[in-house]
Amino acid sequence: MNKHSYNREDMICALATPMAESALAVIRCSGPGIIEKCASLFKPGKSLAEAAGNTIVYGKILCPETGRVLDEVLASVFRAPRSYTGQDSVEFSCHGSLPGLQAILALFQEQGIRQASPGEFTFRAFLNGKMDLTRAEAVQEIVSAKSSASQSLAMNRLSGAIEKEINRIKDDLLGLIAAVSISLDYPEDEVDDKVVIDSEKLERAGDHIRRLLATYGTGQMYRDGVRLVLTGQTNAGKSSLFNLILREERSIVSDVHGTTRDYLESWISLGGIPVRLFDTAGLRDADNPVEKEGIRRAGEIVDQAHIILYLVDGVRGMTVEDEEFLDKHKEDPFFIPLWNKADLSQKEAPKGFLPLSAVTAEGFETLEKAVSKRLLEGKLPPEGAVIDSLRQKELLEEAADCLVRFREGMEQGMPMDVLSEDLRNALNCLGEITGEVGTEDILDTMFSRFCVGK
Ligand SMILES: Nc1nc2c(ncn2[C@@H]2O[C@H](COP(=O)(O)OP(=O)(O)OP(=O)(O)O)[C@@H](O)[C@H]2O)c(=O)[nH]1
Ligand SMILES: [Mg+2]
Repeated sequence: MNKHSYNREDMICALATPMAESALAVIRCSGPGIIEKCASLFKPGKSLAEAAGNTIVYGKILCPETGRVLDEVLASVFRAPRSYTGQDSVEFSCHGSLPGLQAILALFQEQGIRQASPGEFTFRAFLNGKMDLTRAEAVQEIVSAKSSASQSLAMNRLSGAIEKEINRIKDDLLGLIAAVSISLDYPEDEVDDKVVIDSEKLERAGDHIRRLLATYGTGQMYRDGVRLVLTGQTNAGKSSLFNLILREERSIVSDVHGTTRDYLESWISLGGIPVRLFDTAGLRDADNPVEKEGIRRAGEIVDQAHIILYLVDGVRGMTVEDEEFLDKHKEDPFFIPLWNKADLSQKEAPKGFLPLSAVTAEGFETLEKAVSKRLLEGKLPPEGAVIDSLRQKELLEEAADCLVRFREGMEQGMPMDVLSEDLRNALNCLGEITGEVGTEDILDTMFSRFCVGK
């Protein structure tokens, strides 16, 4: 977000739906005085100006100078503080006509309603205390969720799952800080020389932080998707399987060895988990520099894979290269070797291989089940809060380190005034997660990732 948008007292507007031809489109406006301003561009203006909060007014948007009607709309009126941003707001449901929307937005800007920056509505909601930072982050995650399960995890965060968990940890830390402060406030001879630290609280705070941290891997998986990569020698049938999984002819299939050069990528959902599926160049000793580069890239994709499906051409049988690849990856729990072309092959699938035909789809259901099972093994979203933001993870790690330092210092008999710093730093980290403690830089980078209109 641009620095200028830290001004939260001016009037802003944005198209909250895609700039595309559609049945309806929503233009969102917010800021002090926005209802009166919109009423001056609306007929019947008085009805809009006097509308109660949470009501809808039917009317027309018109240019006050020329009287030209730009659209027939429904205006939803929200009065501060009972609105998304906490400010007076109006949301216009317009016809989804591109020229119409452009004309309305141009009129609003002429009339002093500034085009909002990405995330600015949510930014104002945060500044006005409508939500903490973890909920604000969840807003964008909901918008960009790739599967139903990712969306419901983000909904969980939006309803404050992380904030609640963090507040519980903060309570424990505050209790500990209070105990330490008492010892600092009184001269040594008035209190016992040993500060009594509630070790149960300290333990519990550390446990909760570690538990939240442990959800990061799962959270990431639901946010970024699982990288499922098809690899194998040329002509093994990777592109055929890619198309079968997508149920569309996306990748070129041919009996020429080395057909696929650039890798292809597509999103699918398996058991609610978003999956990024990759088709890659077949592995072989290639002379052609373009093919060579394709194979190098395939190697990179394989290195970043969460699940590898390795296809062997069952008609051709195992090659030395296949053996080498299998040897390298066989211990990997997310490695699934496939014996493809089972419809033609006379040879039995070797032990550990799933027989498959990418042409007749024989064995495909078993493969889908095997992949889903591996995806879900130990990766089911835990009840409650799941973090998926690197920012949150790093702050939690820092808080966990502070608590470890505090405990070690205590064991070494370090003075309490030094030790209490660790507790305060841990508390600060948690405060940064929810946004009570923060810098403009964090806000700047965080909200700039949002869509305009959010
Ligand atoms: N009968 C039969 N033919 C298959 C099967 N899978 C693939 N083929 C054929 O094998 C040939 C190669 O298939 P592709 O899917 O292009 O193989 P690939 O692994 O993507 O090959 P490269 O892109 O060259 O690495 C094509 O003629 C496919 O029709 C299968 O399960 N059964
Ligand atoms: Mg191919």
